[in-house]
Amino acid sequence: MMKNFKKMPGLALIMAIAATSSCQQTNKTASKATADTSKKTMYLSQPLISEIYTADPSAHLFNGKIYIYPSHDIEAGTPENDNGDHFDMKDYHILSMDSINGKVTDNGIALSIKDIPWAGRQLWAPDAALKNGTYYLYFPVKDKSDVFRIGVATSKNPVGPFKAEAKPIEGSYSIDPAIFTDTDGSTYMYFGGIWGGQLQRWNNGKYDANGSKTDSQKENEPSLNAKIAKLTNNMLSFDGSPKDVVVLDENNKPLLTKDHDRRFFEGAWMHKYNGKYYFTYSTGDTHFLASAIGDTPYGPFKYQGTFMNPVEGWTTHHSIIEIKGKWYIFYHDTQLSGKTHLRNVKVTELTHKADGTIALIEPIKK
Ligand code: FUB
Repeated sequence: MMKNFKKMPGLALIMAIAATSSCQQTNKTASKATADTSKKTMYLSQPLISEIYTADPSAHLFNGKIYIYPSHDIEAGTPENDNGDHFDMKDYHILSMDSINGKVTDNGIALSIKDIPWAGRQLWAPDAALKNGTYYLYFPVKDKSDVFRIGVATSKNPVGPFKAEAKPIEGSYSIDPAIFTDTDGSTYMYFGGIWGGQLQRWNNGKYDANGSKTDSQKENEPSLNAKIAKLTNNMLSFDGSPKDVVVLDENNKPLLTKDHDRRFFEGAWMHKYNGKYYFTYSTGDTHFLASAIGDTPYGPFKYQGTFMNPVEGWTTHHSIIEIKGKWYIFYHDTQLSGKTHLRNVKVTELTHKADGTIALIEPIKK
């Protein structure tokens, strides 16, 4: 864990030595965020909203308006532990904006855990899609057996209220659904997260409740991969079994588990730029946002590098969209609370360089 902290922004004032989610911590005794009030952090951007805590922002432009589908962080009083139980969210609020610098509206409760028939606990990072006038909200939540599954809910309104389907998406598991619609109209879900996200407990479509809490027992093997599944035309099911999203190193070999600075951890996103597919994700315990480029939605993807250095807080989760010819990244940190599980969403511009790679973003000014 100490290794990771060396990589935190030099003077990040609030050292979230905490754990999270995928939200797991490796050092229980160091789980309290501590504020160093002697120095002032220079944040690249400011929270979009401060009335509620929000995280994991999945942004979309629907009919010319910006909608952000975030997690709604709360102080649930659930004790912190290695599984990220303290990320005990119970509903979703959708944010909307007419323009990047415009007013941000919190549109109230869009979906509550009590209205999801199969849900147990912990509504984590959602995403959304629009097809033929219907809005689809995709969400991970633990079922009544405490296994993360991914559900879908529908609405005629981008901000809900949404009505959940009676069961999770068949064949779905783990966390962090990210929906990508390609230029040919095909829609895909990227998903998965290790550690608290449970991906390491899945083997050949089966869940091992006694499986490892981390991926650390396989350090010299290829790392666990995010998954991709094409969605059926009605957007409610997987069109076939999920496939691995493989990220290759400079020698065209899959990244290894021990490569914590580069391997996939959680928080997948896909965007298309100049005909190439950009798979971006969080490296989790090393707190980077990484990018990898491929020629198809399925990859394989060649690792390109870090494009965002660690934010304040433990988790790192983002989305990338184009608005009026400019590209933006929506992300979160813990500026408002100094607590790992009470986060706030932000936005800043993102640049693709002439060689196609993404320019490095420093979320805290040096
Ligand atoms: O918000 C809960 C979890 O924290 C998300 O699912 C992860 O991506 C991390 O941000």
